[in-house]
Amino acid sequence: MNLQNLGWNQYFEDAFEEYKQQGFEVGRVTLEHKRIYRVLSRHGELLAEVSGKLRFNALERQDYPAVGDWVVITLRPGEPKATIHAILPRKSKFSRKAAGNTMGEQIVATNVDTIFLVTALNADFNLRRIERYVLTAWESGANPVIILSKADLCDEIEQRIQEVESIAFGVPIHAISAEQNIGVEALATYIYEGQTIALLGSSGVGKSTLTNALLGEGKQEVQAIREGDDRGRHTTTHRELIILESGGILIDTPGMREIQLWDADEGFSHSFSDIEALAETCRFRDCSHVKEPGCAIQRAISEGSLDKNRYASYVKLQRELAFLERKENRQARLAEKAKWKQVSKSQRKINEDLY
Ligand SMILES: Nc1nc2c(ncn2[C@@H]2O[C@H](COP(=O)(O)OP(=O)(O)OP(=O)(O)O)[C@@H](O)[C@H]2O)c(=O)[nH]1
Ligand SMILES: [Mg+2]
Ligand SMILES: [Zn+2]
Repeated sequence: MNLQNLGWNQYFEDAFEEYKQQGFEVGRVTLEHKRIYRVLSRHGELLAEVSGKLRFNALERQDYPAVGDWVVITLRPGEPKATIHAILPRKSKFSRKAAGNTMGEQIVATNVDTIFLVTALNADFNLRRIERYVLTAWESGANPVIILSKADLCDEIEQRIQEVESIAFGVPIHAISAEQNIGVEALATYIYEGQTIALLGSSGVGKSTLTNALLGEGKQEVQAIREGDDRGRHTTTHRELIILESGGILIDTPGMREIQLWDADEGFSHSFSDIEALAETCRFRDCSHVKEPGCAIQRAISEGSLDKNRYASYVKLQRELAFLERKENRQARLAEKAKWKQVSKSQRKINEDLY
């Protein structure tokens, strides 16, 4: 197993240096199930668990390995098993708020170079959702590419592409049909040795079908969507990193039920930069864009140069972000507190045992 084929590069080499000198090995997480990890290394495939020390120091989800991570390991003698001691710094991280109302972060994939945001050209097509996906993708540190799948089902492909262009300026857009193998070869520009590509999108849009088309075999299970509303059946149940023989690394993921922004700032301004530029031309610096005189936002909306719904989703996102930020700070404080409680408890235990 060649590490370069798995996406290894100078960035990770530098981060690994200190561990290397101490005799550690390195591998990449390809699958996770209940805190058991499948890791690919130069010794082949290994099953791994985190060390007690890593677990003890872990404060939250992101302190544990995720699919795509490069991890520092030691091999257990005589069996294809390993212990994970550390996670090398992530080049990118695509995460979202876990479904439901908890604040748990869910890491979808790490160390991804390109994100294929897959939307089907059927009833699933939704511009607002694409816009949100693009924001989250920018923020993750990876480059988004919009894939409009099931092009064979659509008569207005050109029009759809134009609509997407209007909300995702500068993001490459590809209409494809994985089933009829149309447009798939054009994706080769993103997929080559050492590049990691994650496929994201709602259930049933054809992520696994595309994975199989790129892989040249029916590895990933595929299932028909529901008739009537075109909803998928959540066929893929876990994220998995797959090495392509032709070079390139794919991460197929389960369809997302909902996508919520995690922590936007940078990605946020990327796609709404026109609105922010406009807001800077309001007469008052602290304009709330409601009914102040000389408000550029209100003028643009009434003139029709700014779509009212788009501005509404900008406001909604801003609110969501402010809310998340407040909640996140609180969560971090609580986690820190719990940690110290645990530390002093075990310290007390040690003292008791000693005396
Ligand atoms: N017409 C048409 N159908 C397609 C195409 N690609 C996928 N499908 C069909 O769409 C259905 C769902 O495809 P999957 O690949 O399982 O979708 P998925 O995105 O992996 O779904 P989850 O694993 O549930 O997230 C299957 O019946 C596929 O055959 C396409 O290009 N054209
Ligand atoms: Mg799937
Ligand atoms: Zn204003």
